[in-house]
Amino acid sequence: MEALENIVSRATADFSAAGDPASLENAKARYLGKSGELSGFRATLGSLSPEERRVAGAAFNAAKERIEAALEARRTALAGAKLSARLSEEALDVTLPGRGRGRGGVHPVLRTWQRIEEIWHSLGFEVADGPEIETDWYNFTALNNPENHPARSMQDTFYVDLKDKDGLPLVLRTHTSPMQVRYARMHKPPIKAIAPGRTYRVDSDATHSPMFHQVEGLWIDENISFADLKGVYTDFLRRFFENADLEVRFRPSFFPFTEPSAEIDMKFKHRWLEISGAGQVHPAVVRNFGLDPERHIGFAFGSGLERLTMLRHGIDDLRLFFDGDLRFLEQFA
Ligand code: 2NM
Repeated sequence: MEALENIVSRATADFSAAGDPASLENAKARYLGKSGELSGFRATLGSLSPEERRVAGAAFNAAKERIEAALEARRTALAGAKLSARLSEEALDVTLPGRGRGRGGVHPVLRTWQRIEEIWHSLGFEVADGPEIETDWYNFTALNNPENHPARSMQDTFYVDLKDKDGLPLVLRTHTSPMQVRYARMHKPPIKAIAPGRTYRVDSDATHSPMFHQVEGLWIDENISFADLKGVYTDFLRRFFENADLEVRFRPSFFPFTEPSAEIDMKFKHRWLEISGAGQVHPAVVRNFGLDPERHIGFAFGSGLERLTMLRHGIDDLRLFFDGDLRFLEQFA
């Protein structure tokens, strides 16, 4: 019995010392296995008298049960330790805020585009939209650009490798004015329309991009004057810049498609800044609209959307609009 007691206490100690399931199962084999210590003890029972064997057999069963209980307890303890190790290793804080999805936003130049459409719409102007690839006639000739005007040169204009019905190469429109010509030829006066959109010129530096946006407006009626143009344009600028006291002035200038022509300046931090161009549509252009310049008078204006956006937000480098850097763009989302 002394020997059995010894086996039980060594088995219990070995099981406790086993740090993982594999060493525990090895220890089990040493005590409960076919050639383990308990089997060795049982082999000695055969040489005992029946009475002695009954007593020793009962002691053997009790010892075996204690060893099995110790084994089971250790198995449970190891499994529990493994589970808690995994739980703390894979711990998840379900109270953290979710990562969410990037929501995207409207580009600042397109926000300007939308605001401009809203303001002019409220002043009774329709929005006209048309092709970015134009014929020579709509982009230049109809707008009174002389045949040899430098704007028509390859240095200033992107030409497309396709020809129109006059055999002239198509161009990427250099302004949105051709859309005004299309609109005026399709509608009867009174006409009030703006044409916002992409335009293209061979030019690229800190203040010029080969693709940029313009908005031009056209107002044709029988009895309107420069005062009407000044009124609506001043109203537009004051609303766009959210400054009811914004000072605006018109300064004489030249464009081939208007006569007289003016630059429009606004007061910004005590200085006059050029913001748009405008004028009375040239009689030759009014004729190209299909109208009689003796009867119909037209006023037109134009401005760059990038420039309007830069002034509104105090942005100092045009290239920021085209880099696609979210650190810049997200400020306007
Ligand atoms: C400007 C400045 C002055 C303009 C002229 C026309 C049209 F088609 F009626 F002749 N559309 N836009 C115009 C006039 C544009 O942009 C600086």
